[in-house]
Amino acid sequence: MKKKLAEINALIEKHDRFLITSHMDPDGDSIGSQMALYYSLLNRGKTVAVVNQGSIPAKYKFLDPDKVIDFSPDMLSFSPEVVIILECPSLDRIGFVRDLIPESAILLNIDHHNDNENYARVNIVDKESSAVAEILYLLFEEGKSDITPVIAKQLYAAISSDTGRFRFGSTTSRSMYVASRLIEKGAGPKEIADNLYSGMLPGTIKLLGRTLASLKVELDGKIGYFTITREDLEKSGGTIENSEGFVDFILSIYGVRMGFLFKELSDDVIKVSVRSQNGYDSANFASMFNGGGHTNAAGFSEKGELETVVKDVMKKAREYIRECD
Ligand SMILES: [Mn+2]
Repeated sequence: MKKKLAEINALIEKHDRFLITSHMDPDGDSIGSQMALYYSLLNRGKTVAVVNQGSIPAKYKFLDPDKVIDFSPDMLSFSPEVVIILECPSLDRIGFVRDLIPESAILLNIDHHNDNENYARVNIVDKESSAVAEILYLLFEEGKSDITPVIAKQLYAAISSDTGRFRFGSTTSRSMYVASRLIEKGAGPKEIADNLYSGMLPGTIKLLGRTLASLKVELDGKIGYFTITREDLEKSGGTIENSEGFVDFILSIYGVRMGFLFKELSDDVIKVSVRSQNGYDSANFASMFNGGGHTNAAGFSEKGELETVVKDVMKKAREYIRECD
């Protein structure tokens, strides 16, 4: 990886105009990583834009107080020489941003997803990294570029969010080492945790209540799932964007090894988040429905009514668990 980090730093050195992007509906790692890279490139005197499809969940808004991330598909004010794609396993998943990439642009891909398609000129896909932010820390260190307190905050928040507060299996001694270095460089764990985990809106808490109350367990308690219907959204006043992290409660239930959250996006589109532990592979399971992700956290979308999708996925989940046992 060291050689590739140096290659990316050399390409950054050589060029002036950069576009940074990530997967649609960016999460904490996407947002923190993009913002950290944005400030780092800006400090190196580059022209930089960050464009994403989707929106920023409320709890991550503190990471972009100046509203740097552009969510509109309007043309860029400059033609990027280099496009850096963070946290995104395939080019399809950047959405409309794909149309903003000129033919001549050099693509760089920095990710930690199992199923990354290595679609760029330089691909750093490090599954051992707990977050893309962890790779960016190594990139900045290799390039001896300054990690300012603002950049440290972005990277720390991204790692905290992608490791579920430093407790997922992806948390390694290196994640902790990087986090510790980031605190030395000015990241404030309390300020960041308050923003990430204590700024919930009343509607979000009410939606969480309804989500938890929807719990169903199957197969002797080995599988659990939650649902969020459009009625839940209406009655709670919460939003789908602010339901990130709800699914993680599923693995706190005694005996549950694989869990799901079904979100009714519309009458016939259901978004499914998958979580697993103890040897069950979420990404592998999600790939049966054309989705993907990580070993313990993945997702996919299905067309159909909520009830039908739940039924189909549960059938496959029971088969999958029986096969693995
Ligand atoms: Mn990530």
